[in-house]
Amino acid sequence: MSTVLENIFNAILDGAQHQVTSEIETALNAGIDPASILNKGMIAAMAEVGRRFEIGDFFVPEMLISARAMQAGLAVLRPRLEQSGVKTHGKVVIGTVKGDLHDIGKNLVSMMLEGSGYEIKDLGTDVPVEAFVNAIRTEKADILALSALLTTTMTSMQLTIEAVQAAGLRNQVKIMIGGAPVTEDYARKIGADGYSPDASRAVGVAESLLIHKIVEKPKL
Ligand code: B1M
Repeated sequence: MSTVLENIFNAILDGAQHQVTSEIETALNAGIDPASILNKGMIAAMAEVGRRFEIGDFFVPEMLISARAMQAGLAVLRPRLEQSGVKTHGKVVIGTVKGDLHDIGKNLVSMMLEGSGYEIKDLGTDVPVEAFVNAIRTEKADILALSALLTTTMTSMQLTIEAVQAAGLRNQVKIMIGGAPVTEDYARKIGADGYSPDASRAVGVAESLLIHKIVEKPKL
């Protein structure tokens, strides 16, 4: 890893927001690809935060300050990731499901989709099922994207899909899910249309879902 990426990695671990943003500026000015900054510096640091939490080296406060430093860095990086974007491919309503406050992964998925030309309506975290259902209607969403980071909140994904079905909207929207505890099998089990293990592959999943949506559309 180059020194500047190491500095970003370490600054996120230290929760040093200002250092994170200034090192990202330095990396961008040095011509380092924004995707490398994201993957090798920032996402790698959050994985290390998780590892330290698991072995008891980090506790919730340390996790939180690292997460804030990550968010500050994402704010700087976002415009550069989005610059690669083309015109909108479709509209995505995205959110972290009810009971779950984790939003870093969801924000990355959102940024990757936006950077790839999708229009995004981000409902935030701890989103009630009714808010997802209403947003599908009002935003005329092509895709509903659900994120969950806790094994205890994965069930909110199923409840959301059931609510979309009950509202008579299931045929109008493709549903994709993701998040650390989520698997392809789980996606299939709860009736989601797609699953992605990470933010970059979420773009390909969205594309394939929309191709299916167009193919399935009844001819007038
Ligand atoms: Co929490 N937390 N946390 N946490 N936290 C985890 C998830 C945990 C695994 C840590 C651990 O024990 N090792 C654990 C969950 C255990 C479990 O359920 N099995 C956990 C816990 C227990 C908790 C609390 C209960 C702790 C407590 O209070 N005792 C609490 C719950 C609060 C709540 O939500 N109700 C809690 C709180 C927090 C903080 C607030 C301190 C903070 C979140 C801050 C924020 O998000 N703004 C936090 C953090 C930072 C973490 C870890 C360390 C990092 C999460 C993260 O941001 N990762 C995490 C440990 C870990 O993941 N190793 C942990 C980086 C991010 C880029 O990855 O979010 O996985 P991720 O997203 C990836 C993919 O999953 C995927 O793409 C992303 C990018 O590639 N993806 C999708 C995500 N959504 C997708 C949607 C898609 C497609 C792909 O399509 C729609």
